[in-house]
Amino acid sequence: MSTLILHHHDPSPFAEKIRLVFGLKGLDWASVQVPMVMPKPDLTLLTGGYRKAPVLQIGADVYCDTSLIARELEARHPEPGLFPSGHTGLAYALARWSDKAFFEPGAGLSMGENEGIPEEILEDRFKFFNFMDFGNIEAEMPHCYAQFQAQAQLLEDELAATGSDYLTGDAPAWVDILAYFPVWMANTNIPRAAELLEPFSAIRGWSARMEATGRGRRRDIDAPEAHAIAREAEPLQAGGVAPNPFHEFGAGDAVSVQPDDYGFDPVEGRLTALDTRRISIERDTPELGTVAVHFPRSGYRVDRRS
Ligand SMILES: N[C@@H](CCC(=O)N[C@@H](CS)C(=O)NCC(=O)O)C(=O)O
Repeated sequence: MSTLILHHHDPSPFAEKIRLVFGLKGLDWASVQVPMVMPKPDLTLLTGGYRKAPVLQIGADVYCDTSLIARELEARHPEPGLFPSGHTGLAYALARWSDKAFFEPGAGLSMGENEGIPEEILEDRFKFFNFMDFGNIEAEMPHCYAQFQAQAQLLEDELAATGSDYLTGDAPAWVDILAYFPVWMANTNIPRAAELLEPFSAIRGWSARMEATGRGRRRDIDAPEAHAIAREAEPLQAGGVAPNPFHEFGAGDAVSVQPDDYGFDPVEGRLTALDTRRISIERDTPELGTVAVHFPRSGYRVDRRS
């Protein structure tokens, strides 16, 4: 079976989502640490420019963004499932809430209140994120506290209403991971996390259960080892371009792909798959041979290269 290689950094809350998927599914995985700020030459050699954490590599296939990584892990390792109650559409849709409404005030508090974050990381993130006025970060803190607690209240109400151990029943699911990663970020990064979460007793009990999910079995490897695995592999057969009256793309078109929210680093390549779930391109590199890079369709734009 192909090695699952996660390119990430340990403090990354988005990477924590995928480490929890490894725990939920009891998977073996290899960890490659990437720098927290640019440049990240070992990562962008694989991705073609995408810089965010995490990225999952399996052979010569590189999966960007946690929602696509979850989808790929679910397809390759279906048991135990990420969607025990069904409702996969609702579960994927929830990422827009947790990645934005819940994560952003938590990230603001991490940057504004945690004096331990090195200056170079703050400088990088102030340019990278675009969701608040970083020039006036102190003044933003009360609003961040309020917004974080407003989202925590939604989670608290939902946990109390279900009366189950997890959001959709007796087993942890992708929705739990989506809702938990901002709480994990708060506990890891926000100095006043205990006070912030104090009113939410259901969240505290559920957080302890989420921690017990574990993070799978990890071994550390370095970037050259991951590159050698890519070099020796061929990308999987891509799914092709689904006909659609709203675009004129065809397989083999030269395109660039980039996120539509922040971190707008374009990745150029040959289109090999496009449908309403996924975008795939292939890139030929002198160092690694042909590498396929995959993105979710939701939240990513494809442009024809001129
Ligand atoms: N939509 C992306 C967002 C990923 C993201 O923003 N990750 C943060 C780390 S938690 C990041 O890349 N920060 C900049 C960096 O690490 O260089 C996903 O779901 O994977």
